[in-house]
Amino acid sequence: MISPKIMKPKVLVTREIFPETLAFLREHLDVEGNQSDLMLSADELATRLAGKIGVMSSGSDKIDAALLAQVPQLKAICNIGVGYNNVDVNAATEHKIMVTNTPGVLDETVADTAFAYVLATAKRMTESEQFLRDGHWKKNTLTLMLGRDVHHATLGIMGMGRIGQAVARRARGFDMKVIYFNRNRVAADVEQECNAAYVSKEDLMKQADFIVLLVPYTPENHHLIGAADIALMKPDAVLINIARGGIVDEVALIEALKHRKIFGAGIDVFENEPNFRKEFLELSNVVLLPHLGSASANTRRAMANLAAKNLVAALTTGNPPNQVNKL
Ligand code: 8YV
Repeated sequence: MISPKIMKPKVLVTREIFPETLAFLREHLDVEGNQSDLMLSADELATRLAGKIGVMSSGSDKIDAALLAQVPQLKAICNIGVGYNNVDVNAATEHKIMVTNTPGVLDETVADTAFAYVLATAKRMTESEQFLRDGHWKKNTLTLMLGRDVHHATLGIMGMGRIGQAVARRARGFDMKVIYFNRNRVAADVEQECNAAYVSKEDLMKQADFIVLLVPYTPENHHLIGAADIALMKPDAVLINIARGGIVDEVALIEALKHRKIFGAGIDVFENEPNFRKEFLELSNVVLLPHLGSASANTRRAMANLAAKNLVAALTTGNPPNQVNKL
């Protein structure tokens, strides 16, 4: 007897993913993929989501209340990324949709990248390389492209979650003093392990030589760092944003960099990606990368695979490992 064909749940994967991740999903689900990696507009997302009960999304898909109102059958949104500010979680919860993220698998990689920014800004690496590439290197001089020291400097970490702690651990190798600010003070044993002292936001802005932003992007954190905060920074301090563009008032930051009020900045994330303020390109005292904090081959694979695991679990058991909302 031929057994009746069991219908697999229909899902959409909004962007290109690794072939092995797609193969895993297809074992369990009826998948519409997007391996040509077209950026989907809100209308295209709504069209492709018709009839789907799950979606594997990326940080660049805006999944807001207007979109969710058009897809009442949707049961799970599984985002690739630890941040999920691209998803209106309250609206999803109202529609009884599970939302998941990918915590844990990217902490060490993002911490590596944060430290790359610390070193690259301190040593003026992109500026100096540009100088060389442009053919300006004619002689070695005592004062050529002087940077600032990282060793024994004060590192200020804003947002002391898993990634912030991983950054603090790296600072030990450079004999740095570590201070941090967080919504809630972390446990004493964590402070001790990270050799980090809790300070107010204001003190962090005033005292740190390198400020690394690692807070989640929430409405409260919109422009958490504005002109008044930047004005507190030491003239030889560096601001590194590896969290989300909207956390910093970019206009204020560009002004400060232009007028050399601070030593420099490392910017991994922008307010309106992939569009960014072209004024950044005119500044020599910034290191700019296109949102690459978690971009190692192993980590991006782990993130995609974890999102896939969440999607399969959400639609088969109703109990995904990394659900961020309570239904
Ligand atoms: C992702 C990120 O690459 O995890 C996050 O929150 O910002 C990045 O690591 C990005 O979200 C792509 O989806």
